[in-house]
Amino acid sequence: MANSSNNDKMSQQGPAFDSNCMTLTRFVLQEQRKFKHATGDLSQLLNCIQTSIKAIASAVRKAGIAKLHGIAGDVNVQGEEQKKLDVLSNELFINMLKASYTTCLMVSEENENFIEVETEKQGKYIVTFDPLDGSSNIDCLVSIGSIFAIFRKQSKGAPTIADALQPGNKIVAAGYALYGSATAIVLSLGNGVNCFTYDPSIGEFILTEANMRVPEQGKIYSINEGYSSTWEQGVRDYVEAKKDPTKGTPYGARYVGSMVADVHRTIKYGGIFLYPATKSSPNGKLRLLYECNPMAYLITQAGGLASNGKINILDVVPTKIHERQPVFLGSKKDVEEVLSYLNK
Ligand code: P6P
Repeated sequence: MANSSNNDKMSQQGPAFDSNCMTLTRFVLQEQRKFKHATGDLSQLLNCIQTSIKAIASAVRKAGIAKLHGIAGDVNVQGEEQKKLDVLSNELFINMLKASYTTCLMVSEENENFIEVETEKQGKYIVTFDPLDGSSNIDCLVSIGSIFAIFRKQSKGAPTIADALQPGNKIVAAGYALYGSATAIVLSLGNGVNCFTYDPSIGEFILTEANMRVPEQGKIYSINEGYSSTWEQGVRDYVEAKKDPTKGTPYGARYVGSMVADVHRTIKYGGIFLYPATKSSPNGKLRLLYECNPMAYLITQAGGLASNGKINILDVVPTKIHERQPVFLGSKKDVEEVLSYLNK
């Protein structure tokens, strides 16, 4: 049994806690200081996004008890049944972004048309987001996430749809929240990728991994093999090669079905995530503005590659706000290899 002096010492010290921890809020303000012309708008915008994510995390964690699971009785523009958490997450993003007074236009996976912010609340940023990605996994408690990308308004005067249709190479900042075994935000402001893990004891996201780097080559391929009969030949040949011991050590197969979970694993462990064209989705399933582009930006910032099978996906100029694109992203060598099969 600890002697009395130890007990006295412990009671005086209180819980172990880093009194100088790097919170997401502190990190964003610190990054702002590196740009002498920064107005603080981006910091304010990111803090409002952070608030949305904290509220969504709370709702996701208690959905089963709060009866938030199940169908909200509506159908979104993708023809998918909207679950209550989808609706709540979308409202949180829209309301917190408007309340930041830094945005003028938004594109959400849940809204058919772009959302224009009231004139009196307008700022210089455009945000594209998927408020709750992977919603088909909500009821079985598999990891889901939120994805966002931030652009600067290019047009003069009132915002136009052209401001929403910028290529991914114009992204100012992008990130995702992962509601998994922990809640984390992975973010890039154009100077590398950093991971912040939520500490519910203080209600803050704490820097847990600085300067994340995608391994140059991995040992995992991630694709929904249920569609293999409808893939183009190059994809079929590539996936078969990853399983063929005569062509090298076979890769492991991992597929969650939530893009945020599959991409986060790819950044951490390396390998490749593929969502190619299929018969039912001739341009792939994933949406360019708020799934492919933010994830491609993060992968690229972490030293990986992202392609639509023909060009760097960040160079694709969108024509529609819900445009879909095939996507191949992950470790540099793995993406280069799949492209060699696609362009044979
Ligand atoms: P499939 C989730 O519905 C999602 O939009 C992405 O998060 C995920 O990567 C993909 O669709 C999964 O699609 O066709 O494999 O179920």
